Amino acid sequence: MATRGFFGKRPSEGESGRLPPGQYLTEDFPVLSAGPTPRVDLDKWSFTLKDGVRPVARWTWDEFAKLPHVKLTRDIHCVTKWSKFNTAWSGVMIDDILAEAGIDPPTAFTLAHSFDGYTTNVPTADLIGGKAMVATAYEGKPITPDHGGPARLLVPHLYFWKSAKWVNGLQFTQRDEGGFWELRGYHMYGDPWREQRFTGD
Ligand SMILES: Nc1nc2c(c(=O)[nH]1)N[C@H]1C(S)=C(S)[C@@H](COP(=O)(O)O)O[C@H]1N2
Ligand SMILES: [Mo]
Repeated sequence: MATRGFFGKRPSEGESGRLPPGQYLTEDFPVLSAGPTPRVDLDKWSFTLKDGVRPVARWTWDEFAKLPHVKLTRDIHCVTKWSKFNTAWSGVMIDDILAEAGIDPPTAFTLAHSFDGYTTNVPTADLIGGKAMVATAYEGKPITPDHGGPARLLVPHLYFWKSAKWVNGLQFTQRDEGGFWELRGYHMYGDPWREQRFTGD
């Protein structure tokens, strides 16, 4: 009953060093959501930066579309053990979002928020320095609703649950506050190369 969809494709010679421990390679793009896909109308969409409870910058969809967009092609790794190589995104780097807001990150910890109520925590250092973006396109097309469109966070060097779909803001927090999955037994950091799947890994 070994189907390729379940056990994945064997990575080629040159690719094998790119598969973190315990992961298998897949060529399709599974959908994993904790709840139903929220309907997010573009005219109701906004993205807000908060320092604690204080909003410090906000963009509508039209305003966000005018920010500098770049392409980012990265491998992604889901904690349910699939990895997918060379996923091609475009969007706005968190560095550029902060520059447009005219702020330096005020705290060392960030909580990403989404339209479905989902949250996930990421150290601020892991969002800046060219490491993460708010993606608005996948393989040259708007991100489909099930994969997080209109916009999702992309933090490809951490397990994919950190890449919040339907993202609507980043909140800088004083302490490392666990998000949706982190409060339900998943690792606070989630480095696939160190197999940080669950609390205590
Ligand atoms: N808002 C939101 N973001 C989310 C989730 C979610 O349920 N809600 N699921 C996370 C999990 S566990 C994973 S593995 C990835 C899955 O993204 P995909 O459905 O595009 O593969 O999204 C993450 N981002
Ligand atoms: Mo996941």
